[in-house]
Amino acid sequence: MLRILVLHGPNLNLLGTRELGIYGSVPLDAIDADIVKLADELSVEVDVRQSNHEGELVTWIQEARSGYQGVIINPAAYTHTSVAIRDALAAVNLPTIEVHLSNIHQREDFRRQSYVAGVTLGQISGLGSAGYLLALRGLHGHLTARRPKKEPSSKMATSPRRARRR
Ligand code: CA2
Repeated sequence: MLRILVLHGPNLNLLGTRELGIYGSVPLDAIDADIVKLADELSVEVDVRQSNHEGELVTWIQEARSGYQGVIINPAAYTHTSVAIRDALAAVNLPTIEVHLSNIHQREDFRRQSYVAGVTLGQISGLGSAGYLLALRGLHGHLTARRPKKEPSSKMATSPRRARRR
């Protein structure tokens, strides 16, 4: 069975209590329940965690190397600051989808930069809590897609290409 680690970064435990206009009114435990429900439907095992601590998130990402096939992460404010989280994601090299509840590209300039975007499969931003469910479907599709096997290096087998003359 596929196992996916879902991580929520700092302050996301406050969802549904403040900043309702930006982040919506759905509390984190309700988002998590929806993630688990969809995971059941897809026959995927999810492990959903939240931390306010950068180092803890880094440790969890590192640990995902054994036993998990993919990661979904909303690094929250660490999106815009954390080289450590980026490096951990790059080190484990698991397919990862970055999720943001709000559209980080339509807010303050400092939110437009994501340190993790360069090492992820993709980013979902601005679709509210549905973003996590889309990420789960997308990652599941990615992990279960049949891909053609790589052919052995064909460079030697083909005849050299000549530049065409006009
Ligand atoms: O839109 C997102 O999901 C963010 O990752 C949320 C982060 C923010 O720093 C990112 O730029 C975008 C903030 C999460 C804080 O969540 C709160 C929820 C309720 C009340 C206060 C903060």
